[in-house]
Amino acid sequence: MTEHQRIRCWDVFWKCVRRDAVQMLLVCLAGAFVITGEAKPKPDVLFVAIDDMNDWISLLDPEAPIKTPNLERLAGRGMLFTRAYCISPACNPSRSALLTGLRPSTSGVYANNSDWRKALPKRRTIMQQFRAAGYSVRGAGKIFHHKAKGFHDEDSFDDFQMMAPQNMPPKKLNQSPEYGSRNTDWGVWPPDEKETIDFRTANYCIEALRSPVRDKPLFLACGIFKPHSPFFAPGEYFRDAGKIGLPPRRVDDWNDLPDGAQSLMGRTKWFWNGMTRLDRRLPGSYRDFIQAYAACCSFADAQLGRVLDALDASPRRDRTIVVLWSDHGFHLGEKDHIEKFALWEKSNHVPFIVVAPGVTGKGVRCSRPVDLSVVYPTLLELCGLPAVECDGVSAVPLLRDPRSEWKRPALMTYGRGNHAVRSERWRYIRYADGSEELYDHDVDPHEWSNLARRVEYEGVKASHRRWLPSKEAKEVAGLKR
Ligand SMILES: [Ca+2]
Ligand SMILES: [Ca+2]
Repeated sequence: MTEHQRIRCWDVFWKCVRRDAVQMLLVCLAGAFVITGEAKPKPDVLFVAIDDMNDWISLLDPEAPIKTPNLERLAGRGMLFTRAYCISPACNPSRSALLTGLRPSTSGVYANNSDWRKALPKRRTIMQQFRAAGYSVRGAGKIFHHKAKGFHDEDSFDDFQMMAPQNMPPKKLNQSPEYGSRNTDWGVWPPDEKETIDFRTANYCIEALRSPVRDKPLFLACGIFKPHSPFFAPGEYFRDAGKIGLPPRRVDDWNDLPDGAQSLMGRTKWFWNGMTRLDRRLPGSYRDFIQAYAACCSFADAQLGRVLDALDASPRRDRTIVVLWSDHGFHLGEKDHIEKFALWEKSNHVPFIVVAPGVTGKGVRCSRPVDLSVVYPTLLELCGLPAVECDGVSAVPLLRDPRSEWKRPALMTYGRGNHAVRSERWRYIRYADGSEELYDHDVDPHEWSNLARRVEYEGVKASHRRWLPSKEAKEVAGLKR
């Protein structure tokens, strides 16, 4: 063997060694990936949306008259956010913003009839992210705003049970044919809870939780429709109704409201004005209405309880992340207002619970102000899905430690140019005409004294004003009915 042949021989030998080493390394890495993947399967997700449930519930205040034992049962397993707020106090802008991760001021989806899919044709919803990540995504009830059929997003689900039409009584129950519509009626209905939309939605979810655990992880969306109007609940949910009092009000409360509030809130004043006229003629109507709303909350809570029972009986129990939220709150006459559609606390403060096994402790409360724009990025992070640019940020640091630093206040938008900013202490509201409200929740939890015109609060207002959106997307067209 010549010197040249010897050198070549060594050359070939080392090349082989390097190639084998590289191959070996790749095999090891792939093996580690497979092992890691097998060792840590994706968690299942139970995603519960409640419609129009406000904060007058025992989940948020043990003294509150509306008892919600199943919401409390769920909160006992994870984290309750005690200062959680919707993104917008109306069904469609709230839900479409939460489900797409983009606020109304980014998307232009401000109203209940705004065509959110037309505004965001390519944006993936939370459910589409989970489908793309290999999840089986199923759901039932009210997830997207249901009013117009076009709002449901078929691409978001592998399987979905649409809401059946509301089962209506043969005639109006509130004895006032001229007051409101049948959609704002209240009373005991139907006789059997099996005839309700939410019983059927819960049934679908119970069956889904009973389905065998297969290769694909499950994302299950459960959209509970009550306490949304009409305020009907079966008789058994009125058991404690007699104990419900009337919410606190102050008769001169509107005197210090600015023009922006007077004009925006004037649009929905009929509900309250009509109620007070009705109550003069039919004493007790207002009280009956409150009792019906409370019964609807108890009914919604009971349906949640049925779904939680199914989860507990399932092998999925300890590997399921549960996220529960209400799309906004509801006034029951506080500030002379019945309805949502306001930037005040009652329309925006919502129940929000996250149970994340291995991340959240049990029965933990977090008092940092958050709005529901955290839901999209939080769910992606909890389940190890790739991060996506969103208007909100992930709340996982708070889930790990509820006292983590959190500089952001909650931001709410109702109609173009109208916003509220909620910090731990203050609620600042600015309307499209530039007029303002400011409430100090340390001393004024009912928001009776508007401090916005007082010069000593300029600094407080400025520190909240800087969180208002810097852009205000043009309002998208409404969906044709
Ligand atoms: Ca709603
Ligand atoms: Ca006032």
